[in-house]
Amino acid sequence: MNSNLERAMVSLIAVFHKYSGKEGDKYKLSKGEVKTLLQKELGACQQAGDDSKVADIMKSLDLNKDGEMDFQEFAILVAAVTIACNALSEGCNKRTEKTCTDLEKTMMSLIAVFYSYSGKEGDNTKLNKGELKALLEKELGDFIECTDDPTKVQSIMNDLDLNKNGEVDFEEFVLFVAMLTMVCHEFFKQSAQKS
Ligand SMILES: [Ca+2]
Ligand SMILES: [Ca+2]
Ligand SMILES: [Ca+2]
Repeated sequence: MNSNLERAMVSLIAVFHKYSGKEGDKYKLSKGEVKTLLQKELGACQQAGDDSKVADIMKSLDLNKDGEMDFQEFAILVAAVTIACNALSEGCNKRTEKTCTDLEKTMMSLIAVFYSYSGKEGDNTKLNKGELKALLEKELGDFIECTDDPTKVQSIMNDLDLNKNGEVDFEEFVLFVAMLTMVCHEFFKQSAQKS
């Protein structure tokens, strides 16, 4: 866990557990826990104090309709908020690092990781195949092996390139990170349950 991207994924899991363990199922966020998380972590971005707003967020994100938010659902929320923040990035960047919450810092670091690779060649808001390969090697070396194999990079590209324009844009990247973080979280849960 040494790259910026890996640290961001670990910190996403830590933020979730900081709130999910307060009441009831410790691997799920109840409505009250969701509210606290939104207030403490995203207070500046959203009007999270508003109960009806929290209820709306719960309703749209509680995909399996069990009245709680599990890590998968949380990862999708973070992906959506990060994509929105990236779209209006001036708003987020105005605040200094110091005043940012852990979750905001994580989202900013996801945005920074993406642009540090996407800006190398061609369109600076998209990863071409070479840029994607560099990102996979440097940021996710512990997860994805044999990036020397060009067919492997191509098949990852095919999976990520949802709109089939031959490049990976920020939305596609964030969904990928959300998926990877879900997989990491499952490992974490299983090893926590064993011990
Ligand atoms: Ca749920
Ligand atoms: Ca590029
Ligand atoms: Ca694409």
